[in-house]
Amino acid sequence: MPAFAPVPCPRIQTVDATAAPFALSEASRLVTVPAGRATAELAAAALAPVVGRTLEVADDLRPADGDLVLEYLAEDTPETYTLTVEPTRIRVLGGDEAGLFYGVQTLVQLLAASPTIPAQTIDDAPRFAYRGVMLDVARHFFPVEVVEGYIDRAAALKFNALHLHLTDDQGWRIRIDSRPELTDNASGTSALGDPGGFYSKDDYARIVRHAASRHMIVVPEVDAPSHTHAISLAYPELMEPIVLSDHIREVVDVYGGGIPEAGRPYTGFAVGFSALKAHDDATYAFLGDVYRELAEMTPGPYLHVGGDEALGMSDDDFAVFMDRATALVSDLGKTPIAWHEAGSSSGLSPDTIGQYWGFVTPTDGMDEKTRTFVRAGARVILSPADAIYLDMKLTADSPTGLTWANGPTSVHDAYAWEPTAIIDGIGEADILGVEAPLWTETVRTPGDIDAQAFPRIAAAAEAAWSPAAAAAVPERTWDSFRARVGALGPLWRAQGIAFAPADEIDWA
Ligand code: TNX
Repeated sequence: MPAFAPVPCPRIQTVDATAAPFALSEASRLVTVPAGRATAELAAAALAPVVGRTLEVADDLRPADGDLVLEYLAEDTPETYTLTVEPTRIRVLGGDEAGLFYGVQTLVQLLAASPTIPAQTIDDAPRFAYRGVMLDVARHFFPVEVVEGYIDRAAALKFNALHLHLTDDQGWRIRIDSRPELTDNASGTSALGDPGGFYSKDDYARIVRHAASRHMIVVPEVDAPSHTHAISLAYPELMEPIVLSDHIREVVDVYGGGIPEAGRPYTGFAVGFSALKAHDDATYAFLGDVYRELAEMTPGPYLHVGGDEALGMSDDDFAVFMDRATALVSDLGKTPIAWHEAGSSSGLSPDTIGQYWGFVTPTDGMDEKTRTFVRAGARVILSPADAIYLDMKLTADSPTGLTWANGPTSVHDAYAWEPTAIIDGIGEADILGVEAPLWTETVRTPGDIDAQAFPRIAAAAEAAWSPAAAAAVPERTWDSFRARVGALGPLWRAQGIAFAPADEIDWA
């Protein structure tokens, strides 16, 4: 008997195989304490397509043979769980309610692979506190239901943060009551000339609630000072004029989709051409209004200020801008997150988290900029673009996706990297977590989201959740991962996930 079935993914921390297997029966129920009912209902819904019926949920904790028992502690052991498979029942004991939720995700994967599970004890805990996915709803807008679906998919892989890239050159996607012109004037289109859209405050509250019910926070991003052409359609006076420098012309050539023009919506893929005025107080009055309303909509601790690819701005102007933007966010009681370029300034609000999007082997001094955040006493989020940028093509003939980050990016590329090995001087304790971004220049439909994200999103999940490879954790290997991901095929199909059937994986 193998130590455990070739699931789950992300890989669990430890396994201890014993005794005879448990077998799910016609009579099996989900038994829980009243406070566990919401999690048990989610488990019943997740299991229904794989076991062919909706298991009864009983909240009396008097288990019979064959039952699945769900409990959690009120102790301070966040996100951990123990899953015990006995011959007559399975118990999932969460260290807290989120831990129970994660234990249930493991249970669903085990039962989806087989109704018979070897007796064993699984003790599991996350490696990193922040386990993120990012969805770019600015390049292409996606309605609330699609975002909720992405939350469900990510939470099932034990991600706990949804970063929403809400604004970019191509559109402004969130209602700001004090600045209504943003959505009135700049939300109508998407990249490729597709239709746009925006979230009302009620829509956004629905996303935040749905995420919370799956133990995820929402991290809103308003990208600035560049990636701001949409703002120019509402407040042209806040913007520097577009200057098509050689560098920006080169970027337009590489990314494609056309030349940006003042006063007209942008539907191409170029970056870096737009810039807010760094030395005008009106810029910060504007950002103050936007951040305040976003902070009011955000129960989570983070607010992302962007800061990437300000190609048309001097280093000094960029630093002035990032220093003031991060200070505004901190003053609102939120922790700023910024893309690593902001680390070129030494005057950021010192609590600012840096998000690294360079390669697994850093280039162009991106590692040095990322170390700035750690030197200031804050931590970093790792999103290595040549590994876990989910918008990179999986294969050269993928119908969607980009290639600039050493693409195509295979599942193996997405898997074969170690967070502590990327940036010299940034070790385990400096890393808040791992995030897999999905930029959507070419991603137009929910099916495109699935095909770009799956299966590589599982590699990011494993980097975020599972312990580093070591002699003591032999399953943290490519061969084990491919087997465990392949075993998720039936579950993903049952859940209607239109994953790309990568030929590196033997799909069950
Ligand atoms: C770079 S990396 C960007 C985005 C693009 C993406 C496409 C970073 C922070 N910015 O603006 O959408 O590449 O892969």
